[in-house]
Amino acid sequence: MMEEKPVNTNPLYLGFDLSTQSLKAVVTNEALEVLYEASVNFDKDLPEFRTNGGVNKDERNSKIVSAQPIMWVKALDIVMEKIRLLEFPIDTIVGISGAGQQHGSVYWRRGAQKMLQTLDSGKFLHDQLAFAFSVTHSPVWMDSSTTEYCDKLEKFVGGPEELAKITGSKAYERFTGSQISKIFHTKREAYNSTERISLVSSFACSIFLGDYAGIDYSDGSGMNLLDIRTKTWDAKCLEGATSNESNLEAKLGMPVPSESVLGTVSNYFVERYGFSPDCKVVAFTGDNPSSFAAMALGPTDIAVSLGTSDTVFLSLDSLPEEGLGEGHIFANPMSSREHYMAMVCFKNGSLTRERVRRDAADRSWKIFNELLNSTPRGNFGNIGMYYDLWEIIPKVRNGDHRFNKEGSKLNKFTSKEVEVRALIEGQFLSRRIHAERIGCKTSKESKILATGGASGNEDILQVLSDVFNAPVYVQDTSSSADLGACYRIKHALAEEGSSFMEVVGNKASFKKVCDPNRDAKEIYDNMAKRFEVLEKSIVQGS
Ligand code: ADP
Ligand code: XUL
Repeated sequence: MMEEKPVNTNPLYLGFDLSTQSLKAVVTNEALEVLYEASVNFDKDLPEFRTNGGVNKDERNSKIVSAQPIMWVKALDIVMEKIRLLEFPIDTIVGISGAGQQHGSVYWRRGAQKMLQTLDSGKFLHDQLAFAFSVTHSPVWMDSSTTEYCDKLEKFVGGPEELAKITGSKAYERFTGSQISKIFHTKREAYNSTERISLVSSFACSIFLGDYAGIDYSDGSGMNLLDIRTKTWDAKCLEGATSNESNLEAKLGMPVPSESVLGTVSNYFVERYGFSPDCKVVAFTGDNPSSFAAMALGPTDIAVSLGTSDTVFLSLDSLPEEGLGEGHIFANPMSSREHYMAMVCFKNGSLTRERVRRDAADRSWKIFNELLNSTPRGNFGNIGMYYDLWEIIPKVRNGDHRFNKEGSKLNKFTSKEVEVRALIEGQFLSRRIHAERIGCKTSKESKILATGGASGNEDILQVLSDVFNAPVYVQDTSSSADLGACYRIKHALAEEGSSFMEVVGNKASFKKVCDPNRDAKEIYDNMAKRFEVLEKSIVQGS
């Protein structure tokens, strides 16, 4: 007689976020309460890869930014060991999903599928997958070396507006289509020996699945290759990125709805860590879409993520026929067949704040905040713009720009206090102006939902609240992308046809941390107008 299996009375969900600087994992119960967390920081815990902020910058060309997929694999080995040491019954995990930094691409070498299918549970993943990649350095979202391929793609499909109409975005350097195009044109041998191309999200998912995982509709919208209406690869975009003989469609595999259960966990994880063989693997998605799912945005809410990148995203009522003027439309990860989200992304986020903290505040957030708080809102009319890397929006080169209240350019501000406030006000004015261009409007009902590493800093959030003239709320965790993965697991495992809201409900519990000051609207409405003019002058000079 077959031994009866114990009934699983305590189903748990395991969510990951393979982001720029770290790999984070979170375990929640069915009520979506966080029980355990584990993380691996690439710079600190994997120093042999010599990353700075989780990435490798090319010494000769600052536009080329990559990370080694084998580092991410090693991070998975470490985080799994950390999870094992948490000493909870791993076999009660019923679902795994995750998020990845968007746009980055992983190139699996011919034969890698077999490697994934036959992983030996007695060995580490990184020992077995050391030769699984045909491109050893994966281009990541911070890369901006593909302008010529962007131009080529836009031209091939009939212009930037046409590309935006099809894919939800004009061509952007970090988007995967142009990255693949660069590899196709400059590393043909590597391209030809590639069996499969994954996004960072579907790459991580493939390891848990023990087979190639499909690219989900939402993260797939960040490639300039997916038709966001039909959710199929657009033949013209594929050809424009490569050629009609490149076999790209087969290398990408079929895109899958973000809500899909793709299978059960690989035997490797069952044998090595004690997962139940019934544990389901749900499609992984992008970090911003995953945060979007964790935040359950209402129609008047504005999400602001302050991680390595800063992003602003909104839920989109309907699909604008021509795409957005700037920014991106992605399939909504909660109902990826029908709905959409809008987003705008800024490259110079936390790492630029860290640079100014180093130069002005002795690397201390405490001193940084004291400096910030010792200057008045509006900063005596001074305005600053700080770019360590080529910015995405606005498209400007690296460099700092400082202006006094007359709009004259300065080499230096008069004090560190003014410098720190100029940085934070300048960043948020830019977030506001460009968010308005993708349809962001604040009203009395508006709430800003903040997430990402810097959302733990209430003094920075106060400036955000003032600049947007709306209250700011945060979740218990500053990392919503991995939590969003757990929400998505619960939805994907629920009865077919049930909506995300029916299953997850408004689980996102936010607390208010700041209200805008009364004088903020007047100060920042004026400043936003000045900022827009100054920013334009910098774009023209870039
Ligand atoms: P990512 O997911 O993109 O790797 P995170 O969302 O984890 O990034 O954010 C990491 C960033 O959070 C760090 O670069 C750091 O500058 C920032 N951060 C952490 N704590 C604070 C703080 N108290 N104030 C401002 N920024 C902070
Ligand atoms: C979004 C983007 C970044 C990455 C890393 O378009 O490029 O936000 O997802 O977080």
